[in-house]
Amino acid sequence: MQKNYTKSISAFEESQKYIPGGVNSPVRAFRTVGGNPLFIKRGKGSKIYDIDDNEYIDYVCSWGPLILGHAHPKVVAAIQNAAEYGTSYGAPTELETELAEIIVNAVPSIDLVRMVSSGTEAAMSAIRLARGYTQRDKIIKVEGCYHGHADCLLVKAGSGAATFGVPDSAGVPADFAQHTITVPFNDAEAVRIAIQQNPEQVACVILEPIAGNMGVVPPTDGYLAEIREITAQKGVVLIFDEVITGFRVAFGGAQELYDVIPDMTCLGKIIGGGMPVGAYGGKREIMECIAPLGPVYQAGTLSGNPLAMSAGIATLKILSEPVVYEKLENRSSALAEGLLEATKAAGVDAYHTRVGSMLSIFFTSEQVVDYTTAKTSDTDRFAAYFRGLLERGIYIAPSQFESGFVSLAHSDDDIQTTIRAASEVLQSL
Ligand code: KE4
Repeated sequence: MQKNYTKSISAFEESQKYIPGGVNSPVRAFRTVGGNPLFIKRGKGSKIYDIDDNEYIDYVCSWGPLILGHAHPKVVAAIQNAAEYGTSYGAPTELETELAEIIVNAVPSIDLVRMVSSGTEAAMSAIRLARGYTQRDKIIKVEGCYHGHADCLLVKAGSGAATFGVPDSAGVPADFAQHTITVPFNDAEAVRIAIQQNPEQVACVILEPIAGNMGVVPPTDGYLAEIREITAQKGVVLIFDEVITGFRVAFGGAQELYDVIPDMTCLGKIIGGGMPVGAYGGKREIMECIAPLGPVYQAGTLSGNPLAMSAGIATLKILSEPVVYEKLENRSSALAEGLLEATKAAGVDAYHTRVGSMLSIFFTSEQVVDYTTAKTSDTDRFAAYFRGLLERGIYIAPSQFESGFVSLAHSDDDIQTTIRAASEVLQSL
């Protein structure tokens, strides 16, 4: 059973000579699950292959972008074709208009959309725009939601729930954090109180409508609608960070699924088809405040570059075909049901969550509704579960507080193989 990881081990030693921690994003270092990160050689469909030629069924899917699976022929061809004309011009192309039109027609809150190169840029820019539009400084974020690494977002709750934040990372000055108020997920009253305690000072509320960065935590009934009502009453811009959920849980994202329309939306991941893309969009009167139309500045050398646009267009065209989300739903519910049965049969305390093709298992007997309850999960048990699955050729996110993703490339056979492997591992825990 023991897999050979020789080449990944030496590759990790080599990469650490030149790259901090040997990785270009911290979660890839396997710190919370132990063991040596796998160095990947290639991916195809639902599978990835490491440099020791081990094969895995992949449920990370590059943290969400690869809803079609790895190296989809139409996406690869789109990138190759675009590259033959050139990789970037720093000038407008019709490809940007084509992707923007698809997004505007798909996402209910978006009248105008600006392309950037990451989800971080999308969230950072949307917040600056909300501040410029409202001429207010404070922002409200949800504990456990992640919107990239802009300074004002690396903040945790201060002493009192509705008081100002304190930095959640070195290098973030205290006075950058003081304008950020943190509230618990699934608690609309906390948002109401925070706004009341800071009258006419809150520019925006930003949240993931379905949390994906504390593990998957769905919104409780009425939560999103209540936040929509509270923010509308007080002239506070409501920003849905749909970097994960956009085009994932429905073609129009979580705002279509729950029929709650924010003022602005952040997108990323899927709209780039695996290439670096982020985007932010929203109501015309807000978006018209961004340069060059208005006083709020934002820019980017590679924003809307033709390769990323081509990959995104190819991806969204396939997602716009009929029964795509029905297929994703069927595969994902089969997996979720199998995993639920497996934890029950193994007598393992677990709380299962899923919305569409994003899902999680928390090793806790509690109901997970926010970050506090998510953190009751036994992360040592999760690490053992992760390693047991890896040994059996199943690659899930190397952290309890991430989402698993099913793609259109995951076959029924992949799902059954995964359930069998999970059953074995859970029995051994
Ligand atoms: P990027 O800057 O990583 O493209 O996007 C930031 C971001 C914004 N909003 C949401 C809801 C996100 O989930 C993310 C990034 N997600 C993480 C993991 N869930 C990316 C993985 C990583 O950091 O390496």
